[in-house]
Order: sequence, then structure tokens, then C-alpha cells
Amino acid sequence: MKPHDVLMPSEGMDVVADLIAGRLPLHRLWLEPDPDAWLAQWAPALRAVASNGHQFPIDPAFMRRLPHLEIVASFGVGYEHIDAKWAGEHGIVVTHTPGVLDDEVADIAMALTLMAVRRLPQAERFLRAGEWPKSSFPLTASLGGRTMGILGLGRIGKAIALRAESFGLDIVYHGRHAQPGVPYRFYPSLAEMAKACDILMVAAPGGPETRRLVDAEVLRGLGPDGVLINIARGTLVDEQALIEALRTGAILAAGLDVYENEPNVPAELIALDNAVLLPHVGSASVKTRRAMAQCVVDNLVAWSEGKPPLTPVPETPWRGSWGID
Ligand code: 8YV
Repeated sequence: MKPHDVLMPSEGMDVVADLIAGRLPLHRLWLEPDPDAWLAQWAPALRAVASNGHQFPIDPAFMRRLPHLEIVASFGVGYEHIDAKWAGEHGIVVTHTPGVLDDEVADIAMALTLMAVRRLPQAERFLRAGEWPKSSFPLTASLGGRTMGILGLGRIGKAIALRAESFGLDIVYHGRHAQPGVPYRFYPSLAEMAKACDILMVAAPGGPETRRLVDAEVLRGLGPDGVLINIARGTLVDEQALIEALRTGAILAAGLDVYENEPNVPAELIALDNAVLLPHVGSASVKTRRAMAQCVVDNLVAWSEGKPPLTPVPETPWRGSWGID
């Protein structure tokens, strides 16, 4: 084991492993015949981990097995599968891939909005089923002139707001605090914002702090003409409450790219005609996934050269030295 060897605990997109392996020695733990025995032997010598996806939790129990761990470079902007607070307290830097996926995800957010409001997947299914010669597709709700409430006005939320403005929507937002210089109305209460908007766009980070923020009360507030769009994390929405709201007409429709227990989507949701369901494809273009993978590599290469990480998460600010001899 050399000082700049990198451990990738779980399989994900090939491009991430391939790009890292082009620059640094990479160990793919899932390919080891006995991963646990491999870790027992090598973990004490390892200083870097590359997290390729959200399935493998990088929790204190795992990080404790690597006493010289210095960096966890994660693929993706969301990093709720990593205990970044614990990492920060133990001098470990966590990096993620912000910025490079904002436009791609915002495009999908608007696509889902149009699909859900104008019932485009249903209209396409209608044509393919040979229904058109028999009757016209039923008229739908409209998008223009409505209000979009954005839960989480971060980089992706702002990219969505820009697009939504050009579709003629009014924008309001809810988050932990009002942001200076932002031209949109801030709602300190999510439940109040839900009552005031027609389209509730979920764009906040996952993790325990935001778990099930969108509950039955918020959905009731959104009302029978309301539409829920989620491109963030399934954990932000009470999925059972959403299924119930869609089933009873408490809200009009939903457009989802993310689910509580991916890749498993509840059969009740799949059965609902007023739910538009995508398989977590927000950032899934060749160009954007490659840019995200490159960001992981750039952070690891900076680490290997003793330079500051490029995109550390706020919980693990750079402390000025890696301590590598
Ligand atoms: C990816 C994402 O699907 O960046 C994120 O947080 O959810 C997506 O862009 C994910 O990172 C792939 O594992």
C-alpha cells in the first residue's frame, strides 16, 4: 500500500473508478473475495476513500476502521450518506461535486413540472395505445401564471427559479433563512408557503434534518390544484402521505425523480395515473456525470499533491495540512 492509494468501497458508475484509476492506485473493495478480511489487513494504511453513490454509508463505524483517513471524495452533490460532522470532528475532509450538475438537474425539474401539469406521459401513452382516432386527449391544467414554491433555494433551486421565471411563474421560497439579495418572497413556514403556491418544488438536501418535511399537512395546504415535484431526495417527502394525497385528489399530480428507498418504488405509486415517475436521472447525462467524476478525481489529485481540496463540504473546512509525510 502506497501513501496515495484510494479505496472505493462500493460499485457505482464506471466512469468514476476509471478516471480515478487513471491518476491514482485504486482498490475496488467490492471485487475483493473477502472485503472484510481485506479491510482488516489494509484499512490501517489507507488515507483516502472515494464514495461512488449513496448506497454505502460512510458512517463513524466505517471511518473508525481507517485510523489514518484524510479524505472522503464523494461523487454527487448530496452527501447525506456520509457522516460529515463526525468526519470534520476527526480531521477528515469530505468533498462533493457541487455546481457541475445544477443546469442538468434544473432542466429535469422543469421537464417533470411540464410532464406533471400537462400530463405529457399520459398523452403519449394515449397515442401509443391507439386511442387518438377514437377521441381527443382530455384538456389539462396550465403552467403559466402559477406560483412555484421552492423548498431549498441553493444552487440547483436558483437554476430552477431562473427557468421557471421564463415560463411565466411567480417564485417564492422556503429554507432555513431568508437570503439577502434574492428577489423572491421568503416564507419562514413551509406549511404557509404550500398554501400560497401551486407547484411545490423540492430542492433541499436530504438527511435527518429534512426528513419528511413534506408531510400530509403540507400536501393538504398545496390543495387539489397543487403539484409536487421532487428532484432532491425521497426522504424529504412522506411517501405514504403523498400516495394518499394523489389517490384521494388532495393534490392534482406529482413529478418525482427520487424516492425514499431507491431503486424500489412503491407499487401504489406506480399504480397512480397522476404521478410522473423518473428513475433518478436528474444529473444523468454523459457530459454531466463525467464532469462530476472529474471533480472527484481533481479533489483526490489535489490531496495527493498536498494541495487544498477543491470542493470541501461546509462541515469539513480545510485546516491547512494533510499531515502526509
Ligand atoms: C446522482 C445526485 O444520481 O448529485 C447527487 O446528489 O443525487 C445525483 O446527481 C448521484 O450522485 C449518483 O450516485
